[in-house]
Amino acid sequence: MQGQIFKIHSDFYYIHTPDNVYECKIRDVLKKRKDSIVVGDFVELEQINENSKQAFVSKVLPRKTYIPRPKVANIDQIVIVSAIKEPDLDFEQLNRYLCFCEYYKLTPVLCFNKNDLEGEEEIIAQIKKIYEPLKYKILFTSALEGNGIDEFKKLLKNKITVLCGSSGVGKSSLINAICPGLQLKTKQVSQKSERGTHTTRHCEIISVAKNSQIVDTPGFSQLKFDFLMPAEVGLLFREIINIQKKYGACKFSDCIHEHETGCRITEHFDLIDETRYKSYLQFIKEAKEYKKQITYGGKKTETRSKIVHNKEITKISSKKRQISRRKSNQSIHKETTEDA
Ligand SMILES: Nc1nc2c(ncn2[C@@H]2O[C@H](COP(=O)(O)OP(=O)(O)O)[C@@H](O)[C@H]2O)c(=O)[nH]1
Ligand SMILES: [Mg+2]
Ligand SMILES: [Zn+2]
Repeated sequence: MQGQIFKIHSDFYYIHTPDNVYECKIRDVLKKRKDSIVVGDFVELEQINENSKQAFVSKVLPRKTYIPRPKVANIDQIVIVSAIKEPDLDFEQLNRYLCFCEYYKLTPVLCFNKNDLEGEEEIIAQIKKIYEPLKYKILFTSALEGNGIDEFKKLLKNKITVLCGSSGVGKSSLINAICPGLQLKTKQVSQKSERGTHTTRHCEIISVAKNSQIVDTPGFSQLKFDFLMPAEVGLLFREIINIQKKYGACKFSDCIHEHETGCRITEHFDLIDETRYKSYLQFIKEAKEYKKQITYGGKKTETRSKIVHNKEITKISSKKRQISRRKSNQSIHKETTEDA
C-alpha cells in the first residue's frame, strides 16, 4: 500500500492513502534516515492488521521535488503572491522567489492580488512587459472582490501548492476566498525571525478543495543567495539563458555579466529588463560573499548542506575536502608505485 505523508508530529507520521488516513511509525530500518523523511514524501505502508488505521512506513519512494527549510517534498508548484499595491510591489523580492523556484526546479506561478485597487495601470503594464516574455504564468486576482478567484481555484486543482509572498499581500485571504470554512492554522512565521534559528518547523499539507492541497509553510526560509558561486546565479534568470542561446556563450566561462569583455549579456542589454538586472546584481553580490568565505575562510561557516538530485546532503567543509583530496592523491600514487 502506498500513501503520502501530510503531517509529522514527534514520532508519528500521518499518511493519506487513496481511501484512508493512517497514523504511522517508521520501521527500524528507516530510523537512520529519520531526518530525511519529510512531509510530502510518498511512502510504502504496512498495516499492523487488516482493520487497523495504524501502520508502519517501510519505504520512502523517490522524490519529484524537494525544498529544504522547511523540508517538504513533491510539491507541484509555487504560487508567488504579490500585491499590486498596499504594500507596494517589491520586484526584487519577487525575482528572489522566482530564482529560488528555478534553483529548486519548481514551477512558479505569479499571482498579483488586490487588483481591485484603483490607479495601478502602470504597474500592471510593467508586470506584463517584464514577465510575459519570460513565459511565467501570471494571474491577477482580488480576494476581496472575487476577480480571478475561479482561475486561482483552477490553478490549485490536482496539485500540491506552496503559497509564498510577503506578509500582507493576501495569501490567507486568497485561501479563504476559495475555502471559506477553513480555519487556517497557519501561523505565518516571519522569514526574518525564522532565519538563523534551529526550530524545526513542521509544515502540513492541507486540503482546500477537492484534490487541491496547499502546504502551510511560508515557502523558503532561506532567501539569500549565499550558497552559490556568482557564475551560477545567471542560470536562474531565463532571459540570460535565452540571450546565450541566441547569441552564444560569453567569452569567459565564469563570466558574471558585469563588466567583462565578450559578455553577451551586456552586449544585449536591451533584452534584459532594468529591474531584473538590478536584482541580478544584488544576488551576485550575495554569491560573491559566499565565494569570499569559502576561498579565504571567513568567520561565517559554509552552509552545511547542499542539494544534489533533489536530495539534501551534508557538505564536507572545504578544509576537510582538501585534506582528503591530497590523501587520495597519495593513495593513488602509492597504488601506482606498488603496481610498478
Ligand atoms: N483591497 C484588497 N485588500 C485585500 C485583498 N486581499 C487581501 N486584502 C487585505 O490585505 C490585508 C492582508 O491580507 P492577508 O490575507 O492577511 O495577507 P497575508 O499576510 O499574505 O496572509 C488584509 O487586511 C486583507 O483584508 C484584495 O484582493 N484587495
Ligand atoms: Mg496570512
Ligand atoms: Zn557574460
